[in-house]
Amino acid sequence: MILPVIIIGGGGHAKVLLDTLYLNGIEVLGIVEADPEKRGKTLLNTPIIGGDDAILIYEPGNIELVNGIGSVNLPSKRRVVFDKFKEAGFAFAKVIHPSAVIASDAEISEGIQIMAGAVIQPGCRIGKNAIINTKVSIDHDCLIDNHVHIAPGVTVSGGVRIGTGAHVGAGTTIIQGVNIGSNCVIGAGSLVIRDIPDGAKVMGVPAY
Ligand code: JB2
Repeated sequence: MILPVIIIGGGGHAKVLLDTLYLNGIEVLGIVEADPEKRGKTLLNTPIIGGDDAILIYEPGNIELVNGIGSVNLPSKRRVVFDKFKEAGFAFAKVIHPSAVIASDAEISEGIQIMAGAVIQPGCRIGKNAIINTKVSIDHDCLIDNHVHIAPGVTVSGGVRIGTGAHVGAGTTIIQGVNIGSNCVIGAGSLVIRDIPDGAKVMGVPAY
């Protein structure tokens, strides 16, 4: 059974998710927003129904949540929201654009968001609450950990590992076999040709 969803956050990322949810015929009950100014308004004709508390009037088994908070300006907030509502017993829907190409053996986890035109090749495993954004290409046997955001247009070659919470900026290319550590930030347009340690912020061609 496909459950109706509520989206957390009503900004740019939520807008892209909404379009995909409607393309997939999913019922969206509404959006919850931290910003009181946005409440009572709509986003893509979808009502902003209140703050996070508005979720708690539903039984966890009757709805699924969609994490509408992206991870450029609020890197840890997306994760905090995911963990908070998991602890409260709620499940997060997978949101997958119909134009995405996903290998039959690829493993994708709870709350994953795979945007328009993305490609995920065989042998890949992608963790919880990850964003595989518009037109990202992930080649064979990559391991992408929980809470990673791969921004639009990134090319990830085969056998790459990306650690928990890392952010890979738009248009970056990562060559085969590289390990990118947890909570790294790779600046937009970079070329990654060597391993990047946990927590590092790198950018450039090649990135350092
Ligand atoms: O705890 C929260 C919370 N924290 C922030 N609960 C709820 N319900 N909402 C929260 N928000 C809301 O998320 C903010 O008030 C804001 O309206 C929204 C975030 O919107 P914004 O447009 O600032 O960012 P975004 O996360 O939707 O999009 C960013 O990340 C995407 C991946 C942008 O950088 C996009 O360009 C990018 N594509």
